[in-house]
Amino acid sequence: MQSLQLSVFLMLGMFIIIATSSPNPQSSTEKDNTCSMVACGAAGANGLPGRDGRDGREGPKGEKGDLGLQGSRGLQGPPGKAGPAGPAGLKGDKGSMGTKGEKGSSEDNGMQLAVRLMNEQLRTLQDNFNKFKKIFIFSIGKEVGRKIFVTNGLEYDYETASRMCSRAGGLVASPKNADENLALQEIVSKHDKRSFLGITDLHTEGTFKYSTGGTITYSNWHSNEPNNDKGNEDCVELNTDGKWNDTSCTNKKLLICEF
Ligand code: MAN
Ligand code: CA
Repeated sequence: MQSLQLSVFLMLGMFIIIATSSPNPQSSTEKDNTCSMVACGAAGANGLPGRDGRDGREGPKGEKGDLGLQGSRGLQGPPGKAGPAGPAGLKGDKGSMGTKGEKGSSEDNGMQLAVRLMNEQLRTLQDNFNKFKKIFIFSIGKEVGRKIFVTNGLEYDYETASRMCSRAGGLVASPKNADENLALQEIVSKHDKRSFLGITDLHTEGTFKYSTGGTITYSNWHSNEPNNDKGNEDCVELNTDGKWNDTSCTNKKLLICEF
């Protein structure tokens, strides 16, 4: 009997220790019940564990955390705007020859044929012209440089001679150098007739000028000429020896024009 009381006493003591030291926040009603059980009756068996307590209120905001680790590299962005033009580079080497082009159209072939025909006609025309020129110069003219002297073999006074040459698109022959003078000499020698030159001092006595104006730059006067014999010699004749003499413009001389 004493051991039973001792056991009960020990159990009661342990229950009290457990009940007062338990972290389980039981309600005051349950404590009261337990106390009343202790106070009012024999100790029962241990009850089941109580339910979980409710979540408490949200706590205050924590302190700002430390800087995190560097993130991984991002994706490549879109291309930027084009930059300003750079300075001109050095000229490159000549490229290699291209491949042969395609065969031309029938239109091209027609054009090539027309050009070839025209070239052939032009060559024929030039050949005929050169032949005609040789015959022309052999019979009535002389070619010196870019100038051609031509006679019709007839004689006229100076005024008529000047008009005839002008109408034909030329001028009365005026030698500007020894070569031209020699060519004219050959014509007058051939026809054995003195010719007029396109040179006079009609404007100013003693000053011989070309019919186109301008004082002469070349002359081949005979000795003691020009002498203005009888005060009536304003034109110039070319003798068969190639020498010049001033003579009357109303005389009739071989017509030689230059073109
Ligand atoms: C001589 C010279 C010339 C003159 C002629 C005129 O030959 O006096 O100067 O022009 O006569 O006929
Ligand atoms: Ca004279």
